[in-house]
Amino acid sequence: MFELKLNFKWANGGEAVEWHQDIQFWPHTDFSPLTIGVYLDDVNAEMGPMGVLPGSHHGKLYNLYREDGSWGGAMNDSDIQALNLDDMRWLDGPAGSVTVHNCCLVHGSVANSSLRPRPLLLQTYSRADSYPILGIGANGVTGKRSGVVIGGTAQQSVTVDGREIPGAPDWSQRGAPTIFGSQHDK
Ligand SMILES: O=C(O)CCC(=O)C(=O)O
Repeated sequence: MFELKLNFKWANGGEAVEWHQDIQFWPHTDFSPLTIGVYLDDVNAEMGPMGVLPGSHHGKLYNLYREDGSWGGAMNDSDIQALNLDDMRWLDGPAGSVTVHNCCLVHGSVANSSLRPRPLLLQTYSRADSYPILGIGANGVTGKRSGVVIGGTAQQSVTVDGREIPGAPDWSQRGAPTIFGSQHDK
């Protein structure tokens, strides 16, 4: 598991989430991360359900910086104009409905114009051998549970540029041994 968050859109104008892809926020060593959303209440079209653009996860990865170079976290207008927004699917549904989107899928949602809040619980998972790239975006701040392997143990192996690296154990909790310690301590 990588990330867990609750997106609550308040009634009467709870904010839109502008069109974006997730992978730019927390780049990984592959494109396997996907986010599972669960609506904790009934969500209809007025409540700003998630909108997804089918197939867009196979396409371009957009620059989410503003023109002035600051981080905006949203696609810019010219990129949005090039999309066919008529193809957007709005994922409304009764409480308990589940949404799943890949980290490269273009998605977002409009404001909540209804009288009821819209609670969406989001959890992100990746392959066990997909690793967040530290030093970029949210990867350093997603918390202790981030990277915990669900239902197994980490293999410490990662494939980069087509080459598999059988990595060392994770020493983040107990400190790294020296190379002499590793090689002579049997
Ligand atoms: O809350 C939503 O409607 C979309 C959430 C989302 O895309 C995100 O948090 O990355």
